[in-house]
Amino acid sequence: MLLSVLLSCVTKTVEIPTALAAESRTTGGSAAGDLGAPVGDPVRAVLTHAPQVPPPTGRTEPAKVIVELEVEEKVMPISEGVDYTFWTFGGEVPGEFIRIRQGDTVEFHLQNHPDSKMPHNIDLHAVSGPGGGAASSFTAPGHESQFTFKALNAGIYVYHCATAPVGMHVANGMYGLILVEPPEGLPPVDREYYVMQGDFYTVGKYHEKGLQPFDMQKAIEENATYVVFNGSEGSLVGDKALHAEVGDTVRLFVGNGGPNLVSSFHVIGEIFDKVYTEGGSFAQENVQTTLIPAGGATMVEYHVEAPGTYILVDHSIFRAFNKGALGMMKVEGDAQLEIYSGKEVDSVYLAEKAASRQSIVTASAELAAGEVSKEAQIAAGSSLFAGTCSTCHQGNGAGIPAVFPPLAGSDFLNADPERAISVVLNGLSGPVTVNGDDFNSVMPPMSNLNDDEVANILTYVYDSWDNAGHQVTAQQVAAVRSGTDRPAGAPH
Ligand code: HEC
Ligand SMILES: [Cu+2]
Repeated sequence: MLLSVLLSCVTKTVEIPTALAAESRTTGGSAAGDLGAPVGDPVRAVLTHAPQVPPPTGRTEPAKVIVELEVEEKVMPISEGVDYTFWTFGGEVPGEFIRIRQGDTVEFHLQNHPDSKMPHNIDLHAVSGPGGGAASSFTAPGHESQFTFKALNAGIYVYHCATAPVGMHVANGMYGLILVEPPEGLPPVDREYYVMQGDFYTVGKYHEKGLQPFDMQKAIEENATYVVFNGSEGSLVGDKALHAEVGDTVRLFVGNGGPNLVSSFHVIGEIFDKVYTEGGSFAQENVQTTLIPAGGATMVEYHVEAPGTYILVDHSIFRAFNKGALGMMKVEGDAQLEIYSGKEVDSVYLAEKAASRQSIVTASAELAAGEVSKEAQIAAGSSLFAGTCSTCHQGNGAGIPAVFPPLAGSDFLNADPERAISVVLNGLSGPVTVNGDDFNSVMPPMSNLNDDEVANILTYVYDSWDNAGHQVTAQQVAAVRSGTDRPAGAPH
């Protein structure tokens, strides 16, 4: 009753602006997209690797544009110490960014490197024609194909390989973006960047070291091991973060290659002033999180007000913190205290991801080379502890009375390293007495950590706060792991 009263009140007072209501906007679509025959000499498209975007075409008339894209199959890191055999358009994931203008005639050359093991092709979502070019571009290793299309619709489009098994080619990184500028070009901004999400499926679990093969079964089950921006975990973190200055307007071209997952794309601490939803021609305004379908793309624009680090995530949030879908934009400039009072977001959200990864990198490199020093373990363990354990046990290991037991000077911890390993791997619940104080709570299993990470954390803990100084090895952790019965369905 009250609601209907309110509603009728609203309908009486709110007037829909007539201009908006009457306006039926359209670009004319592909039927109006042909702007005539190419004018002038053919031009060669400038291609860029992510996160760079080619400059605006700056053209006012249709041109003939030559695009050359080479497929290369190559091993590259997908995460620290984890390698993967990527299949790429242009040597990196995502594929090279192509920028053209509506009405352009594109002469497309697809080359497949002689060292490739597979044939490949390309389906550009910007093409009006069966298969988006796929049928005309099937290319065996060491060969080149050529086809021509006219770009009739403006927008930001995904391209991808469409050779059977299609899912596998896409899952190995075969996707990128092509921007078809509207005839008048896009509104100028201060910075443009290229970010593309993808999901990956490896036989080993998240962070399991070494060369990881593709896992077809996990891919079919849509059970991603990694979800990353720009082809690897950490591709937009630390030194590789995107950059802007206070007062800039930033445009991100954000694609989602999939193959399976849709992205809930969000920038922590920003509101998108504009989102060209699904890459279409009209912008939605004031958006927090935008959905990008697999095989889809969007353009987001925002003005940066306050300096600091802004975190790009897939807001399906386990993907951000436990599968890799996390990037950063660092904004430099003077504090704008009336807009934001200060204090970095890093410590709240990021913990070890914000800390220098260098110590973790060094420890895993030493381990891979045969032997890891106690110092390297302690340094890596300190970073990992900050991200994993300090939330509960506190940065100084003191815990919180009656809630989280101390690790600093803990008699329970110091008595038995094997038991400590088991606590980290399997969690702990029920009554436990530490230094004479009783606790009866639950510590969840830290099943996101692999053997050397657990070893490094515990070595750090044992070395800190007057603890017993034990060095814990990855082999010891592996032994406890394999010697413990795990609940059905729990990760190994
Ligand atoms: C979500 C909070 C939480 C996190 C994160 C956490 N713990 Fe715990 N931890 C607890 C709780 C609660 C207990 C006590 C459980 C009980 O009462 O049975 C505990 C107990 C322990 C104990 C045994 C008691 C002691 O103080 O010696 C050790 C050792 C330990 N944790 C180590 C770690 C390490 C190492 C990490 C990081 C890899 C970690 N914990 C992460 C909550 C946590
Ligand atoms: Cu392919």
